[in-house]
Amino acid sequence: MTLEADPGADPGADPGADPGADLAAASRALAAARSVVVLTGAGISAESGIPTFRDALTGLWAHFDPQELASEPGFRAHPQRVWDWYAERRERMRRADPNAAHRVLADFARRHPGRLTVVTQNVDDLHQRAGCSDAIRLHGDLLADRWLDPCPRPAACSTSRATPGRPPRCADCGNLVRPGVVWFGEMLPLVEIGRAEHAAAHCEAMLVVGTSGAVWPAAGLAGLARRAGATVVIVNPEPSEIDAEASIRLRGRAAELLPRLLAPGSDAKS
Ligand code: BJW
Repeated sequence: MTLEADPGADPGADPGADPGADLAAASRALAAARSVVVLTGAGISAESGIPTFRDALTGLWAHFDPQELASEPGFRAHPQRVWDWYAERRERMRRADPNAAHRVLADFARRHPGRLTVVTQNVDDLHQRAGCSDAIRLHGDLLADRWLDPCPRPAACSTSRATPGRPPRCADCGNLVRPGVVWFGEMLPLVEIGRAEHAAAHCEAMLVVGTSGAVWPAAGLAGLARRAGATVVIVNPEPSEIDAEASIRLRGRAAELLPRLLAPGSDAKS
């Protein structure tokens, strides 16, 4: 394991001299907190074999701009290309299983009812399949389908009866089926972002796992928690764009570090 812990709020600071001590400090902060928010990004699912969002833009997709694939204008311009990208990701997700990081979060929630709020940017269902059925999903659900344009007959028209295709379409009006995710330029679901902001503003510790912190408003939740006085711990093998919000930065992989932070036997067991 490469583990560098970096205390303090200065992202340019040298890594802590004693990563083990910072892991212990993070574990103690989580143990002491009466309310903990965990904000997850694609990195938590990397060890389940799901490429991170920006990794998913490598290989075949390397020459496409994220805005071209994950946006409504991109879908309207190239519906087959964007549908195929999502179809490939859906297949990979169906084959994936939750890893130790998803499982230890679900286990922590079971052992500490009412103390943990999981907020995820991920469109996979690995938190849910691990047992965190109430994880707040900010960016939607990769497996859900919905109509691209508002359907004039929502009671009668279901995407499940769309004419198969890439993408499927309505046999009556030609409306296209699109994935039920939040694309760039689209509003996040109001209930979910409202619940996430409330939880961030009222938690005593926030654990930020596997996100580049590049995408807003999700990235702003760490600053919201810090300004409200929470201890913010970031777990990521690489620097992120929100490192300045962290009290403690742990450089390492989620499936390795989260069990050490949260499993029974860690300081966070109490
Ligand atoms: C590991 C690891 C391991 C690897 N263990 N870690 C303020 C300022 C500037 C711009 C904006 C702003 N507010 C809003 C915007 C615009 C825009 C935005 O943020 N743009 C930025 C690019 C600058 N935001 C929006 O448009 C949002 N809507 C909105 O704001 O509505 C209001 C509005 C509307 C109209 C006009 C104006 C305002 C919507 C954002 C929707 C994001 N949707 C996506 C796609 C979902 C569907 C799909 O998956 O295809 O969500 S984008 C993509 O990024 C996806 C992710 O959820 C999201 C975050 O990515 P994440 O999770 O951080 O993944 P990566 O790949 O970036 O990082 C992975 C990390 O893991 C890395 O750091 C690795 O090191 C790490 N890692 N292995 C731990 N083993």
